[in-house]
Amino acid sequence: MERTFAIIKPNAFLAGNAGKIIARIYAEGFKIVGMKKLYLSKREAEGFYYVHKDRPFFGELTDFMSSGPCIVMVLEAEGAIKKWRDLMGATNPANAAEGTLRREFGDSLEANATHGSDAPETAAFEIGYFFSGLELLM
Ligand code: DGI
Repeated sequence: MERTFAIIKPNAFLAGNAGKIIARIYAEGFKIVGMKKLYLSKREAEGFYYVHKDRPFFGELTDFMSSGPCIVMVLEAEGAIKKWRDLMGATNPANAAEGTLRREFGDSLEANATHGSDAPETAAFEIGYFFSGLELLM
């Protein structure tokens, strides 16, 4: 079993779509081993997206991620990292396949509804950024 880290971003949370996304997560066979609602500060969003600090969109991205509440989760499944990225779809909702979460709930390249780790090392960093081991007991 593999674990990945996921976020329901502020645009999806504020639009009332968190429930639909969580229902889809269960329907696709993930176990949710950690989940909480957070309202990130700008500083916390910057720490999370530190790998993107030199990208031109870093300021906008961290403004958006601290613009409203989000739900952070640890998901478990066989091949969870790829499975969750496949369910999310392409980064830009305009390019995301029919049936993916970003196609259905994304509003723009930036406000693309969900986040997912892209590799095992990233998942380890991201899970540890938001959750303690004790919060992930099943
Ligand atoms: O792993 P992803 O979330 O699919 O994509 P990523 O790691 O390349 O980028 C992280 C997030 O940054 C992405 O979900 C949306 C945002 N982003 C990516 N490219 C751009 C962007 N935001 C803006 N404003 N402009 C971009 O070009």
